[in-house]
Amino acid sequence: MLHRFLLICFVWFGSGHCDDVSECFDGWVAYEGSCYLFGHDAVPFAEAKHFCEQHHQSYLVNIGSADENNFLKAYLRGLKHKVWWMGLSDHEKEGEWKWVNTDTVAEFTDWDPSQPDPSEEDCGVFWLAFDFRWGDVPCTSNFTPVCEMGTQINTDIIG
Ligand SMILES: [Ca+2]
Ligand SMILES: [Ca+2]
Repeated sequence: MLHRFLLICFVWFGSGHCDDVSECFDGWVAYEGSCYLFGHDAVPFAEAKHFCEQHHQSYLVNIGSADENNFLKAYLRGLKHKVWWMGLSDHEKEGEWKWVNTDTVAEFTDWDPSQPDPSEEDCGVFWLAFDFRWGDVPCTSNFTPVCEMGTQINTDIIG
């Protein structure tokens, strides 16, 4: 689908006039070199991770900066679900919050002041109750996933 759309764009307008072509697959939202997919069904953390993998081998969102976090929070305010999974977990070591796609400790964080609270809550979410600042919840809770992947436009054009 992306291939065909780009081809039509080049044929009709020339490559210099295609700036507004989405760099993401249909249904995904582009921001600063990434594409995001906002799920519809509430599922446990492990299933949410699997959902992303099944959609273009993406991953539960890894938030690398305040800019990316602000974009996501603003977007989520326009959606109906109240709580969303991100790819953050401390299930390996209590209190050591890692991004699951890279297995690296989170540098930027945006916890609500009340979170994370000491408990068996090893998975991270965006939470409407905190204006989508972050909270930790049991990984077995059912919430909707936010998936992320890199933009594909360059690799698709080149090959
Ligand atoms: Ca990211
Ligand atoms: Ca919590």
